[in-house]
Amino acid sequence: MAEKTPVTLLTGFLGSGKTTLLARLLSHPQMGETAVIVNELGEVAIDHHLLRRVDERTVVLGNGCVCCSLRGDLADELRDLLGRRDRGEVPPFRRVVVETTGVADPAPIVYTLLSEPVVRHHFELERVIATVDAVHGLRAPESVAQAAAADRLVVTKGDLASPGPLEKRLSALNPTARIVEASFGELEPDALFGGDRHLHAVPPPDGGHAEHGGVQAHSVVFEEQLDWTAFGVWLTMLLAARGADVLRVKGLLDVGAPGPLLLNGVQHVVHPPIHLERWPDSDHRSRIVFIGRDLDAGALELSLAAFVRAARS
Ligand SMILES: Nc1nc2c(ncn2[C@@H]2O[C@H](COP(=O)(O)OP(=O)(O)O)[C@@H](O)[C@H]2O)c(=O)[nH]1
Ligand SMILES: [Mg+2]
Ligand SMILES: [Zn+2]
Repeated sequence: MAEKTPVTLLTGFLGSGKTTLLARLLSHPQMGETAVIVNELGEVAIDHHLLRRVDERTVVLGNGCVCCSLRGDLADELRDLLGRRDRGEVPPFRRVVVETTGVADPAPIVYTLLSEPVVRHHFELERVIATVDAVHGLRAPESVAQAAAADRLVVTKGDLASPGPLEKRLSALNPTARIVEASFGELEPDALFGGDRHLHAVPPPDGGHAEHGGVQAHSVVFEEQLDWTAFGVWLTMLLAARGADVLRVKGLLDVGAPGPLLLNGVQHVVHPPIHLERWPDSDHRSRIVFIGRDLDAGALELSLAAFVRAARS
């Protein structure tokens, strides 16, 4: 039988730096032959555009979460990638990395990989990597579950907060995982993929959970150009009022430049927006994804639309 293809799960709480790390990793020559499956909660997917490598080996699993509603879809995608590789329809790959949603519990995903017969026959679980950011740490219960299931822990955003106290907590929580630090994903792939394989025993899922404590994603798409200043004021107001419930904001904004402005907010922290040189595809409309608890999508949309209109007049 042909060798099994290793699968690595990349997990970590909303905004902790999974996509940033993955994009950097993929830029290393030794990581070239990697297929990627990106899972996002929202129906509008953004992350895969940021990997700066759009080819047939990059698969988006949108509008749901692989740890609960999309577990079967993950198995389907893996089987499909395999078939397409055999038929020469995708560039060769020697590893698959799955970026989970920020609220995913890795245990049921690992269980799927180990229990689905076709998947188990062709793939093997290589690693569970969890990113934890030094600013928010293990505050969310989801990030505790993720860190506890990981073989490698990547402490991100050490440039913003001291990673020391967090690393202490991490090694108490998960003494066998290797802890590495990375700012903006700056890391040698060997730090994550080299060395012994160590995997935690994973209990079977307890029937699954359809929702993650009411965490949902809402996408807003705008036809008209946005004024960044007005948008910034609106977002500041929203986060001031609802900061604790808005876990994550990300978007590609049409502000009239040749490329979009990439917006990234993690709870009350809005990272400085980045101008992308060009749009990732032919859709040049602004799209913003809000991930949070008990958010009223309609009200969000109306309030933003009203604000943008007022700013224009
Ligand atoms: N200051 C700082 N920001 C980071 C670091 N890593 C990621 N970020 C930023 O955090 C935000 C969320 O990162 P992202 O990779 O999209 O997180 P994900 O939701 O886990 O995929 C983005 O604005 C990143 O630029 C880091 O090490 N330092
Ligand atoms: Mg991401
Ligand atoms: Zn889930």
